[in-house]
Amino acid sequence: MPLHNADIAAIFGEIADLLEIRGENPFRIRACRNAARTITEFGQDIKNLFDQGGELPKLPGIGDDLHAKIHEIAATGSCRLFDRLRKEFPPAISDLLRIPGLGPKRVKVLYDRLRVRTVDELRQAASAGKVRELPGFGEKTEARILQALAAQADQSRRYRLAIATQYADALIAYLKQVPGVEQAVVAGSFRRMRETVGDLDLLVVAAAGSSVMEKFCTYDEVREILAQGGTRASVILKSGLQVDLRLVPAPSYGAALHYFTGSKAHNIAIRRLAQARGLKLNEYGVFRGASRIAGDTEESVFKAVGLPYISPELREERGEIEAARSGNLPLLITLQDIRGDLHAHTGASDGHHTVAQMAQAAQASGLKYLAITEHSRRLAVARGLDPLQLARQIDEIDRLNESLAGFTLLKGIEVDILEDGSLDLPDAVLARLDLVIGAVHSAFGLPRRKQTERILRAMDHRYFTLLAHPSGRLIGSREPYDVDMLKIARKAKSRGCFLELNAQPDRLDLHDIHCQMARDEGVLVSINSDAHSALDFAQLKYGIGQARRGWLAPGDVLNTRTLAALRPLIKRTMQ
Ligand code: DGT
Ligand code: CA
Ligand code: CA
Repeated sequence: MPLHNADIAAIFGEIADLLEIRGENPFRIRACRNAARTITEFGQDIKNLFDQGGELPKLPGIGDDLHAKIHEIAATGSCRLFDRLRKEFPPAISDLLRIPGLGPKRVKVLYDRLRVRTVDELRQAASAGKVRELPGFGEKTEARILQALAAQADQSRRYRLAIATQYADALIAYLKQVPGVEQAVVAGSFRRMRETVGDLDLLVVAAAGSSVMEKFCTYDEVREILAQGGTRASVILKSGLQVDLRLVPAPSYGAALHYFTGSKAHNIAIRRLAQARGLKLNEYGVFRGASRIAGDTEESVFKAVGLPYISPELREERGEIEAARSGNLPLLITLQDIRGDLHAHTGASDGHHTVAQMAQAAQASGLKYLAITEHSRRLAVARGLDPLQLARQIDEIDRLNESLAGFTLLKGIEVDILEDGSLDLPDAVLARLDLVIGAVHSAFGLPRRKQTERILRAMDHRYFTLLAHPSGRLIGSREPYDVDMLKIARKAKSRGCFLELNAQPDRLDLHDIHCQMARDEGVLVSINSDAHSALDFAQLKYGIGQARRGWLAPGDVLNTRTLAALRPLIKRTMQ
């Protein structure tokens, strides 16, 4: 049974939840959660690695015990601890844990006091007003639970792009091995690099007589076959992810790729252009009367409707067709354009590696400079630095820089923006840094005007360089805080500071439409990994995807600059 990192991580996540319901040692629980995170984001398929006789490198926060469990899970699909816990609790308890706002602590109370074991039982208890009486719940929480249950009912699950990638890569590799297969690609929202995808849309070209359809349906991760025909099939994988596959003839490949890449709104607009030229456009090609005039490549489809090639990330019917027609498409940024990274943590706050290890990993990823930006003291959960600790790190970095060749460490901080807009560390120590990233980590619920003012005030600070993850959202788990992003972008412009596009797969914050806004306002965006371990530089590619969806060109991005060009941009003068 193939297991991807996300599946192994999910087991660790569930173990942590069940241990928490059981009231176990918090350190043990945290260790499992950290392991889940590390595994999810580990850049290589772990099961694959084991199957090929490889060994896991030493992963941050994963000791011998967890290491053994990873082996056990990769080999058997489970581990003894997990089996034991699952026997202790009814299976539906994990569904309860997935309801937003219901952590293990609350599930434990529901379970202990009301014997609630399933989502249905929860709905009944909440509807009957029994939930509000539990300790730590109250009327508001009960209402939120009912709301979440209603929302869950009409919103089917979406997968973060980085997670979907694990399933997509393995499936494409599998299909490419099937005899006769000439092309196997993922189209749909996945190819447009949307931050989440509803399903995977595969496109395959194969020689006549290839067994690819049958091989697809018998892929050993398939849980259920929804539809199976000669040229199309739909399946559900064991992870719950739906995959649609189309087998298309080579002369239709480009037209089909264009059609199934979408978006639907973009497709409709392109079809209208074709119709205006007296052409018919569908997934089989571009036709004049009965004869096909284009469709083997996407370029040929665009050309037939009088347009240059439009990159998939732009195909959202947000002005890309007008831009293409008038020769104003942006030359989109690529990963190779990124020269440095301005946001990373080490073990000094909540990261997992040393400054030297982070520098080495960044350099190995092709970067020329890296800013170390720990949390500040206010963020106690992340072991934020006080002025003395920061001063010590500044000295450490100065020393390290003397021994580095072709690579430079910058001194920074991710300082908390306090509720009144002041920064969490005194000017005296901020003055010694190359850059200051300001971040909101508290009081997410402030009303729009106050939240915006708070950030604007922080930007007025003489040492402020860059606003971290400007909306604060966590994809699928936390809504953005309410701010006026246009005001923030304009303030950044007038103060000569910058907005971050945080590349962590669950953040991707700046959002694509705000990237476009920043560009229009002339504010440079910094695409940062926010690395917490040496493995995290691999996540920059998701930030690039979001930046491309936001129309950014290399010139719109701060950290495409050489260090020499960057220095004067981040140097704040006295004001
Ligand atoms: P998703 O799966 O919700 O993340 O988003 P998509 O964009 O992958 O949507 P999906 O999987 O429903 O369909 C894949 C593509 O197929 C879609 O982007 C455009 C194309 N498509 C689907 N339905 C229609 C349609 O009714 N008309 C047109 N013109 N294109 C369609
Ligand atoms: Ca899709
Ligand atoms: Ca689909």
